[in-house]
Amino acid sequence: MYEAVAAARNALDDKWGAMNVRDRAAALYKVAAAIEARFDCFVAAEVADTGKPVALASRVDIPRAAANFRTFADLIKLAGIESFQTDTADGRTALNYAVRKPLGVVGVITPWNLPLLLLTWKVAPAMACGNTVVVKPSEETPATATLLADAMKDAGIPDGVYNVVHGFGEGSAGEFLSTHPGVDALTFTGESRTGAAIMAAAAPTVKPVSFELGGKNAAIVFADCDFEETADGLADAVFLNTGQVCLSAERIYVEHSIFEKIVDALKRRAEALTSTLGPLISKEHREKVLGYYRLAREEGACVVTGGGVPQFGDKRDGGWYVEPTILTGLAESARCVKEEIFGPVCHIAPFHDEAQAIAMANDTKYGLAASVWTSNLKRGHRVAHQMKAGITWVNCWFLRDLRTPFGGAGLSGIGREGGMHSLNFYSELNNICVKL
Ligand code: NAD
Ligand code: 6OH
Repeated sequence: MYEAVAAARNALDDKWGAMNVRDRAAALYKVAAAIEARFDCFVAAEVADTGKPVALASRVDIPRAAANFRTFADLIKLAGIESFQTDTADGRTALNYAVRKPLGVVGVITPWNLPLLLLTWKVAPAMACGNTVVVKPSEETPATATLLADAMKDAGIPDGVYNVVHGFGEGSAGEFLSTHPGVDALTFTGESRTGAAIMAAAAPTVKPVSFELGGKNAAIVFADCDFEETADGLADAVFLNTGQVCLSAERIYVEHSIFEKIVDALKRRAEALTSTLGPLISKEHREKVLGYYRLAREEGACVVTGGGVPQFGDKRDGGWYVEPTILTGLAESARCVKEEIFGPVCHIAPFHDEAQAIAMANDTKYGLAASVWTSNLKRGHRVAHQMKAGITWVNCWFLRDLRTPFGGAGLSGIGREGGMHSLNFYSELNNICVKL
């Protein structure tokens, strides 16, 4: 750890921090190209670590890693600076302008669900702003962060700009990075509880933090939705990556007149997915998800489909699979409706009017994402404006534009990343005031 932070500090003082924006952006485009040149290796490594389907890693995880570098290379080239001509009450005039400097050495701590996607979502803007980084990927998924170091070398990134430290969280690499006095800022994606521990660890050295944390996201479905598009969209929102996406919908509120129809459509999709969904990340995580499946029954849920472990009759029976699961009938106060499960499971409840749907959706300590499904766009906008969520999708889910603000309210995070929000977090803005 000490060597990694020292290497990052040297690279900052030496080459990277002083490099002009054109050259830095050019280097980041090369990193994107180097990821693509090793595309199959990255896919294989992500699949080996997570068990996710090759098709998913090829469509989502690895392309987004390259896109993250291109986006922030584009943005840093185009980013302007704030300037103001100032006229004071006593007749003086001045020009104020801000300059963008790196924060320094940035510690990056990331989870296992979308390992390279989430790591590069932070590394790319941090490097674009001239910082050097020490990354601590999840102990469950170390491979692609290491491969990225090879891609950095291929791209000619100077030694010490990108450093990888492997290890666990508490009492290990994650904690050492969070408390290290040579780390100037921390950016973290993971569970809300871990965010709280990192914030406490960072407090004595007053490090800026950016946190993307958990969610218990709601989808609101109105009777006038495009039915097939909505059912397909919801199936993605609940089951993509075996439900291990912070943005996944675990609570679905459906206008009562189409409640049965939606439950049935989602049940059919869940059952069709049983043989194609990947496993969960680990034995421990499967125990957690199966614990919630049991708890749901104890809390009085009706298990519409799933609720257990699938039997394939082949080698997959040794993996950490669970059945895609649909629950109904729980009270809104049930733990399965309140707590993030992070598996292929949702609870579906009926609502009678818009105000009730909004109130139920917002009754959560989290506030990451929401989705609204309706063909009445006026209502779509109106409801979206009232969601307690960093992002609300209307008639879609996980449709990303990397320039937009991304982050969560409440327990779901601190700050926003994406576009200029990332560039501003990863920069120290210095204002200069010149009397004219
Ligand atoms: P986690 O919080 O257990 O671990 C994330 C990372 O933090 C790992 O690298 C881990 O080693 C490290 N860590 C753990 N304890 C630490 C400590 N005390 N100090 C420093 N580092 C520590 O999360 P996870 O289980 O890997 O991922 C799943 C969680 O991440 C879910 O809650 C999910 O919602 C959340 N998540 C959020 C987003 C988002 O953008 N909001 C994205 C992906 C995942
Ligand atoms: C959480 O699992 C997914 C987070 C997604 C992003 O951070 C992103 O930029 O798309």
